[in-house]
Amino acid sequence: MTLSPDFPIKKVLIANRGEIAVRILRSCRDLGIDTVAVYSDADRNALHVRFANEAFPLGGNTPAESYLRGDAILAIAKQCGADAIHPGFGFLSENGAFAEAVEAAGLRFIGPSSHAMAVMGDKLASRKAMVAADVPVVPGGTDAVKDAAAAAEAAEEIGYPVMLKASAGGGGKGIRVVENPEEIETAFTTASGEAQNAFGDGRMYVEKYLVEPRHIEIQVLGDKHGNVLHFGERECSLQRRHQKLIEEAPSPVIDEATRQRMGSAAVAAAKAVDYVSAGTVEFLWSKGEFYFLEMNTRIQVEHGITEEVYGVDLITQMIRVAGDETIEDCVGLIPRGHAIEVRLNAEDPENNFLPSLGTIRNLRWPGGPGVRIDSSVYRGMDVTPYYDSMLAKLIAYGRDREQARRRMLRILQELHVGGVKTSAGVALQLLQTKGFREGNYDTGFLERYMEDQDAREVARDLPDDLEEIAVMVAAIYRQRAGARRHIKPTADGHATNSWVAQARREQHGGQVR
Ligand code: MV4
Repeated sequence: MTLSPDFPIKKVLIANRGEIAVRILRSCRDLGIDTVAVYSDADRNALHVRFANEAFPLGGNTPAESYLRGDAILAIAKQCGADAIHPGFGFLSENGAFAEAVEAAGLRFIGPSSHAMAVMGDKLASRKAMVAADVPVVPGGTDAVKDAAAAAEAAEEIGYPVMLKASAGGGGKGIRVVENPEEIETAFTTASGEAQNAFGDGRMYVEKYLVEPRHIEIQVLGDKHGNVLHFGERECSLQRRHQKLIEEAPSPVIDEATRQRMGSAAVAAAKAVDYVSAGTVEFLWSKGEFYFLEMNTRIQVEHGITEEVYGVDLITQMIRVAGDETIEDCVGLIPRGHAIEVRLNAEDPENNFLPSLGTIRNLRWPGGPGVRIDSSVYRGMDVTPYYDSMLAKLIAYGRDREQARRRMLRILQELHVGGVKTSAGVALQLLQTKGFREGNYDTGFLERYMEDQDAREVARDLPDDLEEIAVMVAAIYRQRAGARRHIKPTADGHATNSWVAQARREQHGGQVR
């Protein structure tokens, strides 16, 4: 892929950090485009700073003090003569006001229009647009319910269980499952209040709750000439508390006919908002039917598995589209093989997946056939609390799903990260479960698996006398009731995540027996 000499974008400022900033840098470098990095104090030695042609400090550490400062970022872009800004994902990537300010300043925003962001960021507006475009939506309303009584009326019409959702929500925020009429009033009042506090918009709507659906998304790409293409699906059901851990392309349950139907629906969804650039249309899939859930108006973390299967560079396509080129060279790409992604997070699975902070003391990356590592970590790097916990994306590509799975097992066994705990162990276990091996899992699979693990661990430690068993049951009950306590090391320094030992400690005054 080479750009014509008169391509209008010669220098890109990357308004992001971590692995996505390095990912964008790499495509720019391959295109011969100069790069500008911006960085917080904590990121002053970061890889994206080292790789960029130019780098400018934003000061501060938290996102609000650094990567969310649109004015400062735009001022740097103008000062260094950047022609365009790529926002990556998160931070300012779905901030319509920032996109408009970039364009008003005479630069190009490498992403969709603020109109597309606005419609798709409002779940009720997006549902209305989808109904108008004949895109199947989850059964339910397209208007806000004004109070609990209206919510109850809507729920009666739809049929329980229902899901209450905040129109300004997304990604798991502002949603409530309601099983029966007795619960709806309290659920509405609390959920609407939370939405008002979190988003400044308490509008709620009601839809049918699909029990343990699969979460399947379609990658789309549009250009400024009205062309929109799709690049198949990604299966994203393996999530914990709405945090994806393992994704794969294609989905093990989608046949070619369904792929084309979902792809056409995703293209129609994108065309309904004149979508330009890369985006993702999320669906819920249940019993062979699919329903529009929401559209993400940005490049996503998991875009790499689509790149591996379709042989496309989506970041390059975003840049070409921002430079007014068409996407005709992507027409007719045939997917081949299978790709699996594991998000390597600095979290402690034995401590409720809480962030694991520290310095990366040792690092051994896997390699060999079918291995792609998208990361920005390096030996000596400090893992700080300021940003999300993702260290890397491990991607395995294979001729078929089983080869991709086995390669991911090899990747996880070759990998070594010293200094912080990671999610690698849980992923390694999950990939070897019967459910995963058979492609038979849904959005509840990972949480059920983790609960089984906890229960199995408790069972392993269970004592034999009844009085102690009563204590253990009480501990499990408290844990299930959400009082998941931080595990503190005992006086002898022995930290354990066993609820049995924790309960014993409480029973015997702090000393493990
Ligand atoms: C749903 C649903 C089932 N039925 N809506 C989760 C976050 C946001 N993307 C919307 N989500 C869901 N909406 C209806 N009508 C299931 C999900 C869902 C999910 C829900 C709970 C726990 C994990 C989940 C993972 C993906 C999707």
